[in-house]
Amino acid sequence: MSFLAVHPNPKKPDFVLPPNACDAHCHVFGPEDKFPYAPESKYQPPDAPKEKLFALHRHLGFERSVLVQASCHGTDNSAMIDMLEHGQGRYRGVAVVGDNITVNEIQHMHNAGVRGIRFNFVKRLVDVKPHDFYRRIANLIAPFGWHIIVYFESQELVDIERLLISLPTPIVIDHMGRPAVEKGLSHADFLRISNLVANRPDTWVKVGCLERLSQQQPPYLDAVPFARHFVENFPDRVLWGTDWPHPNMKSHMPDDGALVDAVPLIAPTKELQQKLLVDNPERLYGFDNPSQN
Ligand code: 0GY
Repeated sequence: MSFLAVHPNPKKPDFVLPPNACDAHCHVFGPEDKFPYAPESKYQPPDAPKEKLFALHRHLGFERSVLVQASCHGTDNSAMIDMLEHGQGRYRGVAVVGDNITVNEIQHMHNAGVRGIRFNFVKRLVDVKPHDFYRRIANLIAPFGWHIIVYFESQELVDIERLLISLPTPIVIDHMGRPAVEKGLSHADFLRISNLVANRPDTWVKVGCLERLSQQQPPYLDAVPFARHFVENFPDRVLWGTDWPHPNMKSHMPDDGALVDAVPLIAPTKELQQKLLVDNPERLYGFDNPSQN
């Protein structure tokens, strides 16, 4: 199936982002001739290079951002690190690493602005590994003060819950654990996610990506209550991101300006918006000083 192109002309948001707002989930892809896609990748996206992402952030009003390594680049983090090196301390990264990663390589990534690794459990994107692999990597990165981003679909949590509870670092759940919105807030799979956040200290949630979860048109009102649940109950442990360039979106390509305009639906007060967009990412990623732990 062919890939949808990114929105060619996102609107200027009507919602004015606060100073130091952070897009805490987006990706840089390629360019392929310089940073080839991983042979094992389950999809081959069009290039989404750093220049386009820098321009988008200027247009939307984001002064900070977190680049999350996506599966199409496998464990080769060079496109992401290249962007960090051009980001003047305003960008942080989350890497994907393999079995053979060394402490020296982790230190090198840390110096470039990487502050976490991502464990992807979504079977359509990756081949999931034995749990020992994740424990080993977690123990290797923990001394650097990094956290672990986990990506799974809600029905998969039951299989990895014990692993996640046992990890020695903060964890961040991508896309709210991808609840099935048509099943509602009281479905067992969503309650399991919510209980994990409530019961495991230092568990954070990304509350963006309504466009992936929704079965409706923008502003994706059927997904809003899920995001509000986390923003209202755990206001100090939520993050928000555009998810640009929106890999594997099938139904439509969202307008990133309209996504920003929908933030007040999930964080209705100035205080909640400040935590979601500024204070929380600043605490997790330490933007003030690029070389701090
Ligand atoms: C996202 C979502 C997706 C892709 C990846 O690593 C990835 O390839 O995360 C997806 O297809 O749901 O966060 O970009």
